[in-house]
Amino acid sequence: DALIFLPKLIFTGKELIGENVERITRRMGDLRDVFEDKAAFEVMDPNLIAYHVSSIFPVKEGTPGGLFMGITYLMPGKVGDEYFMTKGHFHSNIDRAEFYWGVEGEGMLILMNEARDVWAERMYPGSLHYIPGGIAHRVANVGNSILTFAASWPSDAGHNYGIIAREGFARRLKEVNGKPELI
Ligand code: S6P
Ligand code: ZN
Repeated sequence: DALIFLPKLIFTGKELIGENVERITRRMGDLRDVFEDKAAFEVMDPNLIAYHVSSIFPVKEGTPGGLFMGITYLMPGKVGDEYFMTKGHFHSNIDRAEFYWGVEGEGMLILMNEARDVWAERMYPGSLHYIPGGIAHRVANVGNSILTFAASWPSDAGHNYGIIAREGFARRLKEVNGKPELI
């Protein structure tokens, strides 16, 4: 827990905490739809923490023109031959873009357009990723240590988890001979 930094928001000169800053935790039990190997999933502790997200909301969700920022801490691990990863989503306002940037650890940013073409970008400390509108995004931790990355997205983007929960990504990132490969 000491590793998890909860940012403070400096908002036009005032420091705001509380309702403007939120930390959510996703446990294995919340990621039932994510992994392919159901047998490997069932023997895992549903309370095991997969990731935390500390987010900052300077304006109300849905406000046009504002920005949000969040830091994700994704634990290392695998379910079968798939790495621990985030749920992944399109934005509800599907044309809204987002920046991701790598802070510590090694990851892969997995991207999919509406035609279901899938590709991936390597994340590492200092890597910067522009995710255009219309692109679903999910991150896998492919290293042996915590993967920390930051994100900034428009305050009227919203999150659509439903499509990915139902249909997944068209390709899966698996460990093959010790290396990540999209299959
Ligand atoms: C929000 C942004 C990130 C994710 C976070 C967890 O637009 O993309 O802050 O929320 O990385 O991923 P997910 O898919 O579970 O929300
Ligand atoms: Zn997003």
